[in-house]
Amino acid sequence: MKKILITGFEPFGGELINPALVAVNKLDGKIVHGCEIVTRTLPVVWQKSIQALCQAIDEINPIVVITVGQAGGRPDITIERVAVNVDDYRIPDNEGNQPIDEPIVAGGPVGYLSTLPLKTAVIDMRAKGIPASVSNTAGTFVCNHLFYGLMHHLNASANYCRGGFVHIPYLPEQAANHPGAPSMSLDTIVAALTIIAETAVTFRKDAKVTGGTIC
Ligand code: PCA
Repeated sequence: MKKILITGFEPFGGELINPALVAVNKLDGKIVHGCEIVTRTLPVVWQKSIQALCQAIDEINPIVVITVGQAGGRPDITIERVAVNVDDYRIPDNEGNQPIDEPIVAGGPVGYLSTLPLKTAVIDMRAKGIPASVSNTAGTFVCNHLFYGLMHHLNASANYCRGGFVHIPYLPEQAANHPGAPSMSLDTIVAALTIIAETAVTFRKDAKVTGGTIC
C-alpha cells in the first residue's frame, strides 16, 4: 500500500506537550484514499531533525510527506508556502544549539516552495468549517530548518514525492497557560491534517486563488 508520512515534533520552549505530536499520533495507521498514514516523532534539534526525517523517508518511501509543528499564537491552521535557507534561532533548540545567520545547506538555493496543494487544502478545510490559511513564513527556527531539509531531500530524489510543512495552533490546555493566546481543539486539528493528506494524494494541480498578503 502507498504511504503518507506525517511527522510531529517533541515539545520545546518549556511546553509540556507539542500539539503536533499529539495530533499526529492520532493519525497513525489511518487509511486515506487507499494510502496508509505512517507517523514519526522528530527531535526539536537543529541537524538531527533533518537526519531523522530523511532516514524515515528513505525507509518508508512515501508518496507524500507532511511535516507538522506548533506555532503558538497563530489562530488557524497554516500551510507554509516557502522554506528559506537560513537558521536564526531566537531560542536554543532542545540540545542547546542556537545557530545565528547560518545557511541550512551551504550553497543551497535561497528557498524551496512547498509541493503540497496549499490553496486547495485551505479551500477544503474552510469548507469543513476549519479556520485555515496559507502562511508565507515558517520562521527561522527548527520548523523552517526541517521544511528546507525536506524539500532539499525531495528535490534531489529520483522518486517524485510531494512534501510540505503545516503549522498548528496551541491546544486549549496550552493556551490556558498563555492568557489571550488562541487555540484549536485536538479533534479539529486532526480533521485538518486528514483533509491536507486527502488533498495531497488526490489533487494534481493546485487551485488558482490568492493566499497572498500585503505588508
Ligand atoms: N515548532 C517550532 C519547532 C518545533 C515546533 O513544533 C518552530 O515553529 O520552529
